[in-house]
Amino acid sequence: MISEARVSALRARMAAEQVPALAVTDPANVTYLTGFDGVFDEEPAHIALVTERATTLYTDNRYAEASSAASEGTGWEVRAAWPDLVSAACADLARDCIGRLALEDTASRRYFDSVESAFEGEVVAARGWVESLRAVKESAEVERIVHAQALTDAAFEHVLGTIRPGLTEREVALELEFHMRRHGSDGVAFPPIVASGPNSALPHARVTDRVIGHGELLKMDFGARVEGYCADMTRTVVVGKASERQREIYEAVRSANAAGIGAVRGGAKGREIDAAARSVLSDAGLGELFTHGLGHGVGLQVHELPNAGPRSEDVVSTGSVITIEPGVYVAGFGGVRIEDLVVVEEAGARVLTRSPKDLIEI
Ligand SMILES: [Mn+2]
Repeated sequence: MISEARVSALRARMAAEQVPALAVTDPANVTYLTGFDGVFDEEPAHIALVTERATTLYTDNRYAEASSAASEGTGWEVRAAWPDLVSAACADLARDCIGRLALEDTASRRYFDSVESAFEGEVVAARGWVESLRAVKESAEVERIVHAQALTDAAFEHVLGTIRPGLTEREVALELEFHMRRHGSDGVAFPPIVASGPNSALPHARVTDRVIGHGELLKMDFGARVEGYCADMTRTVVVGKASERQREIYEAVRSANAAGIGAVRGGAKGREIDAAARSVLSDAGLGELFTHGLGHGVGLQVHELPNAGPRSEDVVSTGSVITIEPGVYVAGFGGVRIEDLVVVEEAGARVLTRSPKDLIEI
């Protein structure tokens, strides 16, 4: 049922683009379009081929049994076509006299070349056709994200009771991950970021064996995953008593987070939401230190559409799930980021993140 609605929406796009066949190869897009739960992983080992009349999944032997079971009662036909999925799909297209094929532009150049040589017709690139459908969530998708965020909040509450000077970043990251997975997270949405002291000034710091010191900022960015769907949150705490400068930066970022959330409404542009938060930091003299976009969509992938960065013309629609994550990063000193996950509603944001935002001193 779910897959049928998604396929119909995609066919409307194909008709508008005058493309009679689309080869979907991105694994998250294949998952979304087929609606098969728990079958696919990150490996690009499938072609979900959509034509005006048929939906066929070409897959390899490793996924054939699970795909066939998942396809029961759906409109999808599963064909195990290892080792040459491309030839099998192109032969079927030739049989149906289809002379124009769109291939997702996220496929590699090498893959594109292999399709071009196997297909007797014109191959064109499709950009973001499935991704733009994924940007607006169905209620069942939102429920999974809500569940993933609840596991993420619970891990934060748990880890607060364990953090103390002398632990390493790695130990805190493991504690977060262990708690989420023990309580039902399928792996993690992404490797947790735990960055202490000067490391917290790196927006996407890698976890290290650095020992956390007294009086340092500690930034934690992490998320659980439930039935394929991600959560994403960041909190920054002070391990000890906050200095005046730490508190000043923290409160500015917190105000920017509130302004960003306040600017969310169905139909707003990504750059407008970004601007609302960015102007708070600019007014505080910290605008130059906010060196990334305010937010991004979250779903089957932790970074997806719509984008809420300073140049984003994306329309943030009712039903999208996005992050609001302003940050200020001072090289050598440290950084603060506060990230919430929100559902976009017509009149505003519904915040899914439950963890407190008052400055926590441990
Ligand atoms: Mn994020």
